[in-house]
Amino acid sequence: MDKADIGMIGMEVMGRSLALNIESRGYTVAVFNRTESKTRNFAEGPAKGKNFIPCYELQNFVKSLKSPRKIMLMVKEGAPVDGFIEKLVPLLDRGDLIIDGGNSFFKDTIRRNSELTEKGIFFIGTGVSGGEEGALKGPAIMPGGQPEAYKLVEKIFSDISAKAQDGEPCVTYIGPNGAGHFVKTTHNGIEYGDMQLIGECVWVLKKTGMNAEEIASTMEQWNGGNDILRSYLIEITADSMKEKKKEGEGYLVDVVADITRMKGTGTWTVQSAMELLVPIPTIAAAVFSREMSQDKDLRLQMAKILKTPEGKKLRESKKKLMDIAHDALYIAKISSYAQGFALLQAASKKYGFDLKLGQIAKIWRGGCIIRAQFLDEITKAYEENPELPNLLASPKFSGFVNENLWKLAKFIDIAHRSGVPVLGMASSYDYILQIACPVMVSAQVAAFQRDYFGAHGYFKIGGEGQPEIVKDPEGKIREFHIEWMVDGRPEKEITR
Ligand code: NBP
Repeated sequence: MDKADIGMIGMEVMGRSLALNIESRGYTVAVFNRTESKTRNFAEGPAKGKNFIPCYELQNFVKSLKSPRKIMLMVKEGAPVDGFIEKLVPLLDRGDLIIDGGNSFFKDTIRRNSELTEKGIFFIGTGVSGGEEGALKGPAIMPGGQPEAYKLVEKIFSDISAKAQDGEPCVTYIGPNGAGHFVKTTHNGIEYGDMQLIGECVWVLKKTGMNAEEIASTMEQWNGGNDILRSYLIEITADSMKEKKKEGEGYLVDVVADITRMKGTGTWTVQSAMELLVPIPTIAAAVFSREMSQDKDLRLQMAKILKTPEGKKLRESKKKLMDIAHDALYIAKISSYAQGFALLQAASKKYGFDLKLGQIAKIWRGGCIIRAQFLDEITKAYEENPELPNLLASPKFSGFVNENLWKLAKFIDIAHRSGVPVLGMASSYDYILQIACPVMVSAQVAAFQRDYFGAHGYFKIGGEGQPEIVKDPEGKIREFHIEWMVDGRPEKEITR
């Protein structure tokens, strides 16, 4: 057999599926896995009779590849990635390319890129989204690395990626070194937010007395036609909620344990946001809610101690509530995406990623877990104004928010009255209130407290109706401090 066009290391669900996808587009793929039996099972199973070169030694695997070699790692992030890179480097030539397609931490990708660049080896860290089915049939791909490295795999990636409704491939060059993995991590953070918001909606609808089937049919309506909520996550929520118990009466979802596990990308998103000083409260609320879900014993214990609202029968009709919930969910989602894109914007500046936000929204339209109608609107918003200070500033979204924000407030009120915690919805709502707030009184108070106990100084605004910060004629912000312990409490201007 001829040499392979690309090599895949990692014969678990993602590596296997991607390898099959690549082969199905007319390429020959060499495959390798640390544990031999997985390669053998693959070779004798789904790969049988197809253009694969199964390899059981790394040296043979490398020798089986066309030059410049392209090797994709689909293994567990962390030490396994470094371990394979270390073993591969002595076997490779300058100009060969290693691609890490796993969910790696972007700072590891930046380090690996720089270490391999010194050795003359190209490195791409790429997000691959869509799970097993996406990997097999067409994922969204978010590659970051040297532009010339991307050229080596551009065609393969374009061929295997999902295609949006307009036929455009869901892949684009994202930026240098860790850009692709940063974008994938943020994608997952946004996904956490979406899932949390949908879950809160289902919970409130359940409080109206709707059963799983009725909620599923509501979600089906929300996923129909040109509905603004139409998305993969709404679709699978509807489909999964209809699933009946395998034994006995009722719906399976009602006996699924209320514990959401996680692998870490949501937490990385929140950690990055902390580091970059970008508030992403909805995504953080989703991570915190997963954490709370995991402490089942504590919740069972505390439920016996604390009295929370019982969840009396709701006053609102089902129809009215469905309308409120629909628009509340859409606004909460806009707010959550505004937070996620603000994080991308800040990371782009800090790490020099030069991210094209509209392009990113575009490649998320297909293949990935957050694929949705709504992403088209985000792309258009950034096409109209690439310098948007925040997604919520786009008239595409601000108009709807201004008209319907009361519905999100109402939804939160209904939820709280009936004892449903809505950390995600409330965070989305408060994010909008905060970002549109010319004077944050809580911040005034805290600034003053800091000056009182720690002489940290404070800035000033013009006064009532003049929320702008006071500056000197050169445009420098003026800073003040009160000598709190001195008679008369004199105010002094601080020069630093
Ligand atoms: P896993 O994340 O479960 O990783 C399994 C692979 O890692 C196997 O090939 C395994 O080899 C290898 N591996 C491990 Br574990 N420890 C190793 C070590 N110390 N040295 C060498 N190899 C080691 O597989 P996956 O679910 O297919 O995911 C692959 C990557 O794609 C991950 O980074 C994941 O986060 C990411 N991802 C997954 C999904 C998904 O839906 N599953 C979606 C998107 C991205 P072995 O067979 O010898 O143990």
